[in-house]
Amino acid sequence: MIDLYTWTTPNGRKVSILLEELGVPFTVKPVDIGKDEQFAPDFLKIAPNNRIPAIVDHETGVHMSESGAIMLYLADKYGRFRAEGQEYWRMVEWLMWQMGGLGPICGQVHHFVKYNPGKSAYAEDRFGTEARRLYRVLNDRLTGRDYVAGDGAGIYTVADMAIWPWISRHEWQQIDLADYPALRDWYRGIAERPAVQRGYHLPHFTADIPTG
Ligand SMILES: N[C@@H](CCC(=O)N[C@@H](CS)C(=O)NCC(=O)O)C(=O)O
Repeated sequence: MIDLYTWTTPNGRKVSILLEELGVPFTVKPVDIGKDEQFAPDFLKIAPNNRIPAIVDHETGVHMSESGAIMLYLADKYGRFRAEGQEYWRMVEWLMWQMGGLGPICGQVHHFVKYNPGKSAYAEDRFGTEARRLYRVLNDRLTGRDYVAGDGAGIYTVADMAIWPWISRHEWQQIDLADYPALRDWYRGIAERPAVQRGYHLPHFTADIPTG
């Protein structure tokens, strides 16, 4: 059994979506970051950076924070939702692109554009422009293929699952998916997956998945 410490955010949803896709038993442990529960001493023992998500795998004794590491751990443990051979590293490349680029930049867009509009025109422009550049890069990657990694049209991997929840916040980022048609097709296709719909609404329902 796996315990998933999470909240209703893109980083949390990456892992709840993957666990739903895997179909393995897991227990959701909500960590309300709006109430500073991420600073609780017991949580800090498994997530020293006081951020969700984190897991405890009772089958192996592994406890882990950092969503990118968790995605790779689970893909390797179950041998699913990962590309093979050279494409394994293409998958890791796009996972790192999300972890080092899309996620942090969109997080700043949420901070300045959604929650603090008007406080810094410079920051809104800088991070908004960079988010649009990243959307363009992703759209280019998805043009002519179905998923970011894998031979041929690609296969659905943890890299897609890591990127998708950030794109699901495109309205917060004031980005219109119509400007990125290949990305929009990819977004909509993944949104239709039942496991994604279940994972998105953990630890609880907030709103319907944006249609894009
Ligand atoms: N690099 C981390 C980032 C995790 C992260 O930023 N989590 C946010 C929610 S999306 C959080 O827990 N924030 C709590 C806080 O800022 O105190 C990961 O990918 O797991």
